[in-house]
Amino acid sequence: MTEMLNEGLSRRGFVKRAAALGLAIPTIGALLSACNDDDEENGAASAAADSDDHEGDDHPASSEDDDGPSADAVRIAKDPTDIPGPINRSTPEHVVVELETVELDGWIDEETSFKFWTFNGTVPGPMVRVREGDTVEIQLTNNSDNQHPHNIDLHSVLGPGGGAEATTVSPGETRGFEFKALHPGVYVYHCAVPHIPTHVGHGMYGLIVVEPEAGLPDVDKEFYIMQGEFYVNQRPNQGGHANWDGDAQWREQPNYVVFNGQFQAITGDHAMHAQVGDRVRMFVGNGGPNLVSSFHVIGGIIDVLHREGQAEATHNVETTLIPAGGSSWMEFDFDVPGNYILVDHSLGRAIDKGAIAILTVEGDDNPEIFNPLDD
Ligand SMILES: [Cu+2]
Repeated sequence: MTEMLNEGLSRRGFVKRAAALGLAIPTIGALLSACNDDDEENGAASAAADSDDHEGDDHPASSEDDDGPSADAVRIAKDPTDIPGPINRSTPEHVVVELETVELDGWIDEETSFKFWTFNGTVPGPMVRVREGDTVEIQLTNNSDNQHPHNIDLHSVLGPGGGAEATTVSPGETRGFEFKALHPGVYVYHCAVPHIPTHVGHGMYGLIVVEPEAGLPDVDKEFYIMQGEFYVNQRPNQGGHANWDGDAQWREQPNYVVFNGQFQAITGDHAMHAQVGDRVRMFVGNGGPNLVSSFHVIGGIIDVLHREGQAEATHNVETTLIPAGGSSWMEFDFDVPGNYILVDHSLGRAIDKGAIAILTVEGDDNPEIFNPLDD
């Protein structure tokens, strides 16, 4: 390993020249190039020296107030109900998936903007849904207004880099590749351009669901949620424009740990809804880039759990670990009305840093199952 690291350090000049020439850098080179302190996107050494001075996070010129949030900020939090429906076919197909990388100012909490890097303008990016046996064609476009190269590594791919090298695109470019979805399950996709934790840490991840040939059992509601942490230079709800803090990323001490890209994004007017008696499926991923989630639904028990996104199921689980760069796929019955709170049960992250979402279940009380005893 030491030899590999030394080799990586000696390759710094090559990596820099390759990047200047717009060449795709092999994934292992990408990993090792984390020590390239000439790279403004390096999240480690250079950031420790100057954590706020990152070109990609400059406060936009269009902002009218240097102390306020960006005037261009939009909601980037993915609607957890905005997902494709179940696959209803019995034969494999050639499926074309078009994705666009978009760098944009968005709300990291209701008062604070941040320059996110995204797939299709939301965090997480779109949930892709295919069937086992499908041939999947990925076409990745890097928006011409962007400042950075991007690519996509899908964990559902069997092949080098998960497609990252085949899709590395400069702003204005489109590249693609095909893969065969051989293994059913739920898989993370993410950007893998160096410095990878910086790209992922700006919001570049999503899930791809590969349904088994037999399909999934019918449910009443499906939701799509991804945890991720944001290494920015201020704590939640302080307002203004937050900037990337590479030193915090190096120490793995984020100020925000959230679901769907924003502090408490899926609460209030944006809470999820179901009816008493509904069977609910959640596709839950963890973009990281670094933290492992202890995912729990307060007041619920996971009836069917596909641990780590695998096709096989286990049952009756309270809290499940979701690795960084991993996922889970779970089903619940909600028979009692009320608000059910989704958390990372590393509770400081939930209570202080934003990893809270709410599912509101409406309907008649069910005292046989839950019965508060008044004085
Ligand atoms: Cu990227």
